[in-house]
Amino acid sequence: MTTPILAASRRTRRTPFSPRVEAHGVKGYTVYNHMLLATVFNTVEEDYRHLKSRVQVWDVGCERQVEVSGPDAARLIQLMTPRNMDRVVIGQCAYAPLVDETGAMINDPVVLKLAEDRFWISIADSDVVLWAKGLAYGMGLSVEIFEPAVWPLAIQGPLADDLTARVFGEEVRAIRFFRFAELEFHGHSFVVARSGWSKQGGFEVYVDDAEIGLALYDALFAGGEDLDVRPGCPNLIERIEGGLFSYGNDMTIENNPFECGLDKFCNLDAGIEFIGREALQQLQAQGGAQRVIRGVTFEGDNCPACVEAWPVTSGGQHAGHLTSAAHSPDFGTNIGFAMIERFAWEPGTEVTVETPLGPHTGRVSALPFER
Ligand code: THG
Repeated sequence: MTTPILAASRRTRRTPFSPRVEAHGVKGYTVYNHMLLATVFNTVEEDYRHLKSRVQVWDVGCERQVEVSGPDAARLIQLMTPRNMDRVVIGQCAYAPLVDETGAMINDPVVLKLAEDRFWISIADSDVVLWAKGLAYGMGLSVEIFEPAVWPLAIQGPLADDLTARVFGEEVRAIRFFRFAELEFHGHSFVVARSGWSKQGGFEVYVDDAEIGLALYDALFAGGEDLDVRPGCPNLIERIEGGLFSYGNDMTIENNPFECGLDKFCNLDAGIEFIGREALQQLQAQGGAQRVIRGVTFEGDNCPACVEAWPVTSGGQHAGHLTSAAHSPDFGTNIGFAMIERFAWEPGTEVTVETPLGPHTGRVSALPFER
């Protein structure tokens, strides 16, 4: 059997950093928001070790921004999410589930408040721009909506503060988690946020100038040689260990935010107006989620890629499906996320995971995983 390749074309959009990523020898790509996203540079295990001990620069240009600006911008943003956006201040990033009128998950972006009347929705992998434009048109809102030419560049790992400070100055150290500052590099002002899709700490620079962005990319590598800076990308093992969910993998439009463990970002009592309010209230009145995303640890010293959901059973009964999986060297076991039915969701419940290599015994775990 041969392994098919995933062909690139104009539709699999490149980022300004793609030539650098390829010069660094990227070994695998996936497609995210119709754009290229690296998946591995050395091996997933080596990338993981390095991410957890040093610092990496990630081309996450695929984290597209949907810019919403104008007199009705704040109203539209609030209409799109059950999270209370009243409390979000300029300079803040807010993780915010987006739901439709049935309470179904549309996306789970980070929303940046740039001004009272200007936001970036930093999206996961679904076409939020079309939903937002449809709402604005249908409701006659006074807003401008488009995907700006912005490509986030993430600096992640325990040495991220040191590397970022060398390029942007010591001010970066004062940026709090999920806040951003506007900092200069080569005379250009960049949005620099303390955020990123790993649990190792770091920043995301929202690059809105391709040419200066490339100079920034090169400065990070030149300035970080002694820190062993390397190119990287979201790492499957690290993000499962850290409990970071991936839209399209661990949750889809088939799920509501309660099933995704996003209850704390649903402020149903805040008196805010959002699409899907009745549906979420009804779900809550019916007892909330009947299934939820849990961690699962299961036997094995290697783990195939979870490219389709794997059935999970408990006591011989269907108990859900596993959606992401990897072997964790640091935990010494296979780990994954699974959508687990109520009867089996108690941490500690014994389950069987039907992997492509056969059934593996496992256990439901709270998230984040406890070691
Ligand atoms: N950065 C940016 N855009 C993004 C992502 C990102 N868009 C797509 C995707 N990632 C969105 N999903 C997530 C999921 C989790 C987090 C960020 C983006 C995250 N959550 C914090 C945590 O789990 O510790 C908590 C957030 C909070 O408490 O507010 O970091 O990575 N630009």
